[in-house]
Amino acid sequence: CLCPSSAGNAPVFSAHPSVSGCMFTCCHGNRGGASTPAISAGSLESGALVTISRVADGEPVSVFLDPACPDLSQDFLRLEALHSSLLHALTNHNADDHRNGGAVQKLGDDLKALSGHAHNLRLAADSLKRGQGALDQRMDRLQNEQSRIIQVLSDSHSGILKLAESCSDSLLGLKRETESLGRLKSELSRNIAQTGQPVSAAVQPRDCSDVLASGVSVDGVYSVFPTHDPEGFMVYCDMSTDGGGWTVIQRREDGSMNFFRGWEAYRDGFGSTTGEHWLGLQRIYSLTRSGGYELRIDMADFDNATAFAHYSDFSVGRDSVNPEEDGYPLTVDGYSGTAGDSLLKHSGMRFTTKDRDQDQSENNCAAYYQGAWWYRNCHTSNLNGQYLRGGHASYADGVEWSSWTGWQYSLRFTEMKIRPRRPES
Ligand SMILES: [Ca+2]
Repeated sequence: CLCPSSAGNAPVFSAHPSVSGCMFTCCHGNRGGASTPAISAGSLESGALVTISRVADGEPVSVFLDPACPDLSQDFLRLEALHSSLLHALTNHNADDHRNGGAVQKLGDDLKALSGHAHNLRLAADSLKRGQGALDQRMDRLQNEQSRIIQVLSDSHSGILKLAESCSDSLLGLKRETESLGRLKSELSRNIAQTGQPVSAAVQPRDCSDVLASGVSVDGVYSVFPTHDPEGFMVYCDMSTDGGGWTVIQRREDGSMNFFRGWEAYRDGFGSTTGEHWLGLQRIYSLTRSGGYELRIDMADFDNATAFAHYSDFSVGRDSVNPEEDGYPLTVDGYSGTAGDSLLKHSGMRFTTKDRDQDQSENNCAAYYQGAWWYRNCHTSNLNGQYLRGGHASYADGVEWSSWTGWQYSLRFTEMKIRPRRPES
């Protein structure tokens, strides 16, 4: 038996001729490995009957069986040893399998434990789900309750707002009433101071100043009930000029109304209170016979210039027992204004119309100057004259206010208005 030569790279195994009868060669002493040996019939060249090759490292191990050698005891011993070694290896291998089996068993146990745990978790999840359902129901109930409370609060809030609004309106109304009562009180005080007797102004307005005192401050037509004409009549109230409260007694503005009229027309009045008109001597008397009235005359020409004349005292028939029979004499005093005075010379004169001559002229001034007025020996003013529209060639027969525009200019607009004299006047 020869071991591979250490000198050559390619090991050589061969039969040893000197060993006859039995030969078994192994040369794998220091070559480890446990790969499965391959057994084959020996080749003719090697002379071996059986060759066992280990192919793990490509180096065959050859076993030679000499058929002429019957004594194989040593060889069997070695084979048994080899067999034992193989068994031992197999045992170790089975032991590994056993250990693996134990691990699988342990994994199975763990899996069971995990399944149980998952079951418990599922039960817990179901319980939680049921709990959540109950919580959802309670949340719904709470939300419904909250909505109801919000609605109640909203209703209460709007109710309180309405109540506050109503209170505010009531307070405003009371304030207006208080102001109106204050004005009426001061008016009554003024009347008492002026006339020495209380007047029931709060019930029915005597004139436009009472209408104004009652809280109405819009220009327009109102009913008035003078103390001496309790049945009353309609007048136009100027609530704008110089504090308002003026009762209009004459207006010229467009020539639409014929002013060249007789006594009865001037006694009773004519025209429309909203347009050109004469209130009437009897009504002017009713308003002013108690005295204490002031007169204002507003004027305008055809160039849009304006002027006014104010008299702090004005009345008609003040001292007359029978004013018509007395001719509605004029009392006027206390001029101020921008138009100049053209009326004071007429104070004390009776009223003359074309059909009732009560002037101091040998003629009828009304007929002569185409108007109706408190003529003396005729006039310095002729506000009821013809509507001649500005400058005219004829003399003093238009709507004249001589101190402002002379005797040959007929005014575009005139408005005579009266009101009770105020304490400071
Ligand atoms: Ca005369």
